[in-house]
Amino acid sequence: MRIDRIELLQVRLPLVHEFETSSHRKSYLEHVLVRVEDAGGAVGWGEVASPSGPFYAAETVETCWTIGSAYLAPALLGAEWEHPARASVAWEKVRGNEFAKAGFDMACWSLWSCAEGVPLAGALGGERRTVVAGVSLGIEPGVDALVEQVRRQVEAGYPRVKLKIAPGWDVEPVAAVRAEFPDLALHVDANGAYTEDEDHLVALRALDGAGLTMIEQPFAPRDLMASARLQAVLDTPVCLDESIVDGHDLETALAVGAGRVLNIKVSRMGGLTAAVAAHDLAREHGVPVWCGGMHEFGVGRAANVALSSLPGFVLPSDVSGSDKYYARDVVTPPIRADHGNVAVPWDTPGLGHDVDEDFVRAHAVRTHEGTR
Ligand code: OSB
Ligand code: MG
Repeated sequence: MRIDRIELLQVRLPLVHEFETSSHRKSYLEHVLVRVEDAGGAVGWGEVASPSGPFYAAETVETCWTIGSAYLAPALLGAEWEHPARASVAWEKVRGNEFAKAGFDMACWSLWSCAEGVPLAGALGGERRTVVAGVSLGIEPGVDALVEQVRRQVEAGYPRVKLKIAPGWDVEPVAAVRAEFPDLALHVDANGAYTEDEDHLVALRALDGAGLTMIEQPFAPRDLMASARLQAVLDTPVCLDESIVDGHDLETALAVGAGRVLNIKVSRMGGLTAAVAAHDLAREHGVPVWCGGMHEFGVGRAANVALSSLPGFVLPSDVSGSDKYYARDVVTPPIRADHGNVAVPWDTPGLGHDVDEDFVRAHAVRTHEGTR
């Protein structure tokens, strides 16, 4: 295949509920959609789901825009490839910038699976007809508000809830939720906020008794040794997210025992090709995986659903319905969860959802076009 035209569209969607991060309040998110077209006019879509600021990873919407328009699009335009797993060869000399790369990689998978008339899930090696979704809840103003949020999600039928924690907001909120929901599959995500200071370790060790499915990313992304030291004294599995950007990170993490569960994010790993490879390696080592989210719009969310249909994704993925975040999605039909189950669209080629181009263009705050 060969791509002759690439369009980047930075699309702004309002959020249903404002959320607060450590630095600011967000009432909308902007992701860059990648539209690729081959010589015959066949179209594929990908999504760059980078946060606006460099706080989860080093990338931002701005860096993704620059790298995408100045390096990735020119590299992909005119490159010949037989299979989407080989498309990334076009940009292999570009280091890092995984979120930006993921959007281009996804667009190639979407284009190719459409052209072949196969569902994306099948193209990736998926098997499951439905995917189990969990929800991720942010840090709330207080314990009562958090318990209320959990109750809403449990009532909507989600079988697993993940709570964001930070030093000072951990043992107490987790105990309160556990007391109200003794049987709920519950886990926590620290986004690397802890260190090996004694008071932090005391809190992490106290969480070991809360019946959590996992403690996600306790330490800084590159501190695999701290993670290994913690895993050695906990019964609760440590899950790695930010730490694992490529297959080499995963090999190292497995070798030093830095965790027992892997969160695979298509964005963090630079695309579906890399995500499938991480799944395969984890599976060889008997490590259960699940698919994490980055508040994706429908394009990235559809890719996450397809990926989660692979056999090693044995834990609920962060693929809740789009309606948890956005009033209207960029795809039709929108991605919906029914009691925590999301149907994998096996009967439709490609992503299995149509991109609503009029809606996307109406919400684009900037566009870029590249041609051969
Ligand atoms: O660590 O999983 C995370 C969102 C932004 C940055 C980091 C994370 C998240 C999520 C999103 O938890 C979950 C979702 O998309 O449903
Ligand atoms: Mg995480």
